[in-house]
Amino acid sequence: MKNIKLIEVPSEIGAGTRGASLGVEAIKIAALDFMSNFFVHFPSEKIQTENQLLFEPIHSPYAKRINGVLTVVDRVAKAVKDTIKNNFFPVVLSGDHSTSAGTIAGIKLAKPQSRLGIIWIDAHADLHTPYTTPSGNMHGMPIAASIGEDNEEMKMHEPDAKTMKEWEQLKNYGKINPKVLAEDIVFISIRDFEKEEKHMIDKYGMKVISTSELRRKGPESVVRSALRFLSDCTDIYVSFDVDCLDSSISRGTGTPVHNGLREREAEDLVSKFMQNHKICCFEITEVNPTLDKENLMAEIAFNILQRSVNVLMMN
Ligand SMILES: [Mn+2]
Repeated sequence: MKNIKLIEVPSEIGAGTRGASLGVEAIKIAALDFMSNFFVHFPSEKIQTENQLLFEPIHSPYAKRINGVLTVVDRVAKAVKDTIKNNFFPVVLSGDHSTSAGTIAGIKLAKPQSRLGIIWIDAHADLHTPYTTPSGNMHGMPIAASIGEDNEEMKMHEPDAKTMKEWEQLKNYGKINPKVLAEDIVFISIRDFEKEEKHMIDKYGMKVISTSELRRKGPESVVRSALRFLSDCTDIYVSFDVDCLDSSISRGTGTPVHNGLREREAEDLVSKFMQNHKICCFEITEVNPTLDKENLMAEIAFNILQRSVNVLMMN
């Protein structure tokens, strides 16, 4: 039986669309509408944000607000580290995906000897770097930062010296680089990525499981093959970006993409992963209620959250 602790990160400075900082509150509203006591049942910690930077000019176009992302990553990493050290299982609810670099750092700081694998359920690969990014948005970069990659071979831009220095700080955060080996990454449902990201996927042989493969084989088989792929890892982090869901139901996220998962598929998939004893942290991210209708995205996220936590508590 695991002790769950919720870590709330209402940060949105890594996203390109405004509103994801309200995602965590929207999930709480969904819980209230479902008459659930979920949010009074578990201890919870709210991380201070740097969202005031949204009102200031951008100094680093190829890594927007990277100074703020570094600050929030530091806070998230410390909270995740302490949570694990105190024998709690961290369930992170974040605004945008950029701060997951801090989640990953926190796991590694708590378990420096671990070989950490990642299961990234997302429409995007989040493998960009300041050298390749088409948007400059940091929520497209957390995996590259965690595997310590610049993707030099596919370089498109020449970031300024300060940006490059801050990117180095992000990769080296906690004096552990890489935090995850590039070959220890499994992507599920990614379907909107650039050639620069594809280059890294191919170079390192990262595992990619498409929506159609999941639908054909079923969640049980997909979970088994993902865990088999990560069999040399001692610990596994599951990161769930709600844009993995099909755009027909994921209007309430910054970058919806068609050909995604159905609600039931996502729920079955995530809760099956939670049965595995190597899973050490779970994150849900990118709910943006300002883009939604009737809080649907947050309700789906809450259903997935609740079922996953139920499974965690039984194991
Ligand atoms: Mn993402």
